Amino acid sequence: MKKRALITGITGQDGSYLAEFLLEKGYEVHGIKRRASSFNTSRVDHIYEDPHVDKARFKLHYGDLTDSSNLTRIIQEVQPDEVYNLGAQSHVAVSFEAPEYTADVDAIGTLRLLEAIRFLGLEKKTRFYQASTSELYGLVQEIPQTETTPFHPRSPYAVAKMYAYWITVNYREAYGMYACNGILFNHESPRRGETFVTRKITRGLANIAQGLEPCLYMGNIDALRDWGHAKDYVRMQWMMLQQEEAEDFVIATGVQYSVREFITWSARELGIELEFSGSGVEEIAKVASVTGDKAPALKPGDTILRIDPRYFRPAEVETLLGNPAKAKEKLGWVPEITTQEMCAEMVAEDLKTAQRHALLQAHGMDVPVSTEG
Ligand code: NDP
Ligand code: GDR
Repeated sequence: MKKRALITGITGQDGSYLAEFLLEKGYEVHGIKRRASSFNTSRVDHIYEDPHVDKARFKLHYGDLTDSSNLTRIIQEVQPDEVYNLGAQSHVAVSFEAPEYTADVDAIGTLRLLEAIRFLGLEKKTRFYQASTSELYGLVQEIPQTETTPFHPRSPYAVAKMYAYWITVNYREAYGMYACNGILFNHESPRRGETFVTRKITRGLANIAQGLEPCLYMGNIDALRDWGHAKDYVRMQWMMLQQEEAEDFVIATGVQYSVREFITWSARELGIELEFSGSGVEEIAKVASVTGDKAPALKPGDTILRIDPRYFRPAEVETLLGNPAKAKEKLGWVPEITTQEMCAEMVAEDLKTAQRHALLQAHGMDVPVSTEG
C-alpha cells in the first residue's frame, strides 16, 4: 500500500524539498496551500501533476492553519499516514510586528491539526511531525544545545513555537499519538525565503556584483548560527516518523559561524575580497579587490555593505549551536552538505538569476531587486 502524507507549508522551502523526497520514496503527497492573489507555488511547480491525470501522486488543497473546519475536512478526505506540520509564519523579526497572527498560526495552528486528527479518530493511524526550532533555546542556557537544554524563547515566534512543542508532547503523552518534534537549527538552500539572512546576503551580493543594486543593508552581523542544508534536514524529518517510538531530536551540524563570515564567503564566491571598518551602526564593508568576471560592476573602494538598525530585533538570539549526537546515534543521521558548500550553491544560483536580470536591464526592461528583510 502506498503511504499518504499531508504537508502543511508545502509551498515553503522545507515543504518543497520534503515533497520531492516523499515522492521519490513512492508516497502519495498532499499539501496545503494558501489562497493568494498571485501564484505562490513556484517552489513546487516542477513536481506539480495535472489532477486530471489518472493516479496523480501530488495533490494540493486550499487551506489555512487558522481554519479548523478546513483542516478537519482535508484530513478526513486525505486520511494521511503521516502529517508534517511545516506551515508557519516563520520569520522571527516579522513575529514582533505580527505577534497575535504568529501565535494563531504557529501555536494554535498546531493544536488545530492535532485536535483534527483526534476528532477524526485517526490518533492511532496518523503520525505527526512538528517543525520545532532552535529558537526555543533563545537566551542559551548551555552550549551546545541538546534535547535536554532548557528553553528561553526570545520572540513571539519562539514563544508560539514553544506552545506547539509542548502540545505535541502532550498529545503523545495524553493520547498515545505518534507525535514528535524535530528541533531544527537554521537550514538554508537556494530555495530559502529572500528575507532570511543567508539568502538576503547571497542574492544581495549577486545583484550588487551585477550592478543591479548599490548596497546591502544588514542588522546584527555578529550573530552566530549553526547553518545546515534543507535537503539534509527534510530527510531527517521523514526518518523521525519511521521509528518504533516517537521521540524528539535536535537536528544541527554542530558547527557555528557568524553572519559576518557568511558574508565574507559569499563575497569570495563572487571574486570579491571585503574589508570591514568602523563599528556598531557605523560599520561598513568596502571592496578590497575583485578577481574573475563575476562582479563586473565593482571596483576596489566601493562600499557595498552598511548597517541599518531597522534590522536589529527588540530581543536578539546572539548564538545558537546544536549537538546532533542523539540523531547520529539513534538514527544514523549525519548532514552531508557543509555550510560552505551550501553557501557556494546559493551564490551560484543567485548569480545566474542576477546575470539574467542584468541582461534584461541592459535591454531596457525592469527587474525586481528588493532586499527587504
Ligand atoms: P517557509 O517560510 O519557507 O515556509 C512556510 C510555509 O508555511 C509556507 O508554505 C507558507 O505559505 C506556509 N504558511 C504560512 N502561514 C500559513 C498559514 N496561516 N496557513 C497555512 N500555511 C501557512 O519556512 P521553512 O520552509 O524554512 O520552514 C518550515 C518550518 O520549519 C516552519 O514551521 C519554520 O518555522 C520551521 N523551522 C524552520 C527552520 C529553518 O531554518 N528553515 C529551522 C527550524 C524550524 P506561503 O508560501 O503561502 O507563504
Ligand atoms: P533566524 O533567521 O532569526 O535565526 O530564524 P534569520 O536568517 O532571519 O536571522 C539569522 C540571524 O541573522 C541576523 N541578521 C539578519 N537577519 C535578517 N533576516 N536580515 C538581516 O538583515 C540581518 N542582519 C543580521 C538576525 O538578527 C539573526 O541573528 C530562522 C527562521 O527560519 C526560523 O523560522 C527558524 O525557526 C530559525 O531560523 C531556526
